[in-house]
Amino acid sequence: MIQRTPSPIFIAAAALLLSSSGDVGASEKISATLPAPERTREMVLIPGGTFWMGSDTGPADTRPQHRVKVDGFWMDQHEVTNEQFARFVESTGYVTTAERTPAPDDLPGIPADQLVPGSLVFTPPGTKDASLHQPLSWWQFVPGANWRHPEGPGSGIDDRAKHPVVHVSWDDAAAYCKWAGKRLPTEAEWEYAARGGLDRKEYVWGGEQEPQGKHLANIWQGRFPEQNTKEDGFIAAAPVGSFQANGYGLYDMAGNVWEWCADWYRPDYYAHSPATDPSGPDTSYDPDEPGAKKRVERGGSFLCTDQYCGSFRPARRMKTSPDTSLCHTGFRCAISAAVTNAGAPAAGSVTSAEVTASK
Ligand SMILES: [Ca+2]
Repeated sequence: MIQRTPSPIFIAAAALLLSSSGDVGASEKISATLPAPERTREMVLIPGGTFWMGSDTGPADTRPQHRVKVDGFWMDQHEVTNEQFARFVESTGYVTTAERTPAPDDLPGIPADQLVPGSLVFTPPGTKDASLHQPLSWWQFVPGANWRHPEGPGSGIDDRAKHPVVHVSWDDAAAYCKWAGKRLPTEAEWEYAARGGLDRKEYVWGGEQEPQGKHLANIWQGRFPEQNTKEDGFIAAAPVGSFQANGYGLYDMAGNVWEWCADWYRPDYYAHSPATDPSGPDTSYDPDEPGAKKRVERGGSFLCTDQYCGSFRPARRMKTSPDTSLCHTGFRCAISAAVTNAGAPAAGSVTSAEVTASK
């Protein structure tokens, strides 16, 4: 149902979706306790190389298509799962953004008694006439929604150990990566890895969306946002690895959940980005929301459909403020091959370290 008179909760959702924050505040120290030998477990070593990044036929922010060289790096085979994230939380006591009570400055204009922990949950608007130009009609701020309770109080993850963790902000993802002795992939690394060695293909598996009628990613079938026919087998997030891997052996580089990248977002970055190992602009700019600082997300999600969002293509880009969490957003980690070659975080060499997760 489209709300004509915004409720405080609706305003909170809008504020989170349109958040301009991202400034760091208090800092929280956590200990890196993932044993070093485990760091490259379930990771793939992606050989360095050169590829065509972006698309000359896609949205403006994917242009121009340009040559980029990346050094070799390790990439998680799959999105970080609930059981992996639970281990991080158990080891560190980390509290995610969605589990914290927002500060008044985070959500200006929201009454103090409405500043409650929660996150954004996809909620079909309940009408066939929903406008695709009103995303707030299907995004609802749900108090109590977080990675442990993806749909809010009463929901849980006991049967979702192998599902990607969701409702994690960029800050949460970065904190996990530090604990694990890893980092978020750069946007260039992410796209290079997603293409799996294919050259300028529309999809991570080739040039056809559904070769032989087969669904190769968890996206949306049906009339968005009201009718999900789940022809690919999944109405929401799927267990990681439910679809075939790409050419590098990476799963779910298209669809399932959005994945945070390290970079700040600017739509014009490709016009002047470095040709070797670009790591994003120094500043963020989103013409849709000037003043907001946003990080890049890639890969699309179970909510993506060509009717609204064709972002399951490897060239497509998305931007979100780093303190926002949603039910269709997760991440995976990377490690520079040069770092493991040098032996610094290689097997057995590091058992603990202290990292700072900025919040
Ligand atoms: Ca699906």
